Amino acid sequence: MIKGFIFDLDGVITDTAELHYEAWKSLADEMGWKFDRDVNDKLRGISRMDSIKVILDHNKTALEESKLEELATKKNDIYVASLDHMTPEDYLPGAKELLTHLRAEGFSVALGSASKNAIKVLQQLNANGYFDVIGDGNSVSKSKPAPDIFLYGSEKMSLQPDECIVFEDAESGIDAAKAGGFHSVGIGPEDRLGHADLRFDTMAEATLFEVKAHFKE
Ligand code: B16
Ligand code: MG
Repeated sequence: MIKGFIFDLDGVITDTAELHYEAWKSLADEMGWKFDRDVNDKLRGISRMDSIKVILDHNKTALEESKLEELATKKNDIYVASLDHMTPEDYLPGAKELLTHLRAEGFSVALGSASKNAIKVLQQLNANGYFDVIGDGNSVSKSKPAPDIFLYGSEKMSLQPDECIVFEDAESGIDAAKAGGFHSVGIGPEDRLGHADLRFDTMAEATLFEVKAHFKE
């Protein structure tokens, strides 16, 4: 029986992927690195330090760890500054409605994000009240595709993984959900999320009615 939901943040609740793109692009331009939206797509759900390594691999470049940390911090400063413009109008269509519906029906709800900036994003959206548990990039050390962030959420909700549905927009996020024994809903295209138990192109289609029908609740 489904008792809980665990939501990824970037790409599920709000579209910060675009802000991450702009911040990485700004750093890449300054460094003379190649960076485009296809590379940005590979950064969905993975940590900041893993992201900069993916960008360097794409550029067939290597840098020492301390330099990587310095540059990742620079990108983060650009990203965090851009969050100041985010408002409670910036939920992805359908996300706020689903969260409201889950609250009304008494489901447990956790956040399961790789971002170390998740608290700030939730504050900007005024979304804290929708979550019983906040799992973010500071909660666990192993990032997706390891299942740790979702296991953190289910444990804090006192639920078993098979009592929870994970919502994710990242290939690595669905991999993480499956590795932990969770049910999964992918938000995005088939070629990225075809391995999810259930998939919608956008959050607007992911109503509680549709989800319950699939998981026979
Ligand atoms: P930060 P999610 C992830 O959030 C993003 O998808 C990913 O692109 C980003 O690199 C990662 O957070 C770390 O973010 O630099 O803010 O700590 O999708 O897991 O909610
Ligand atoms: Mg995401």
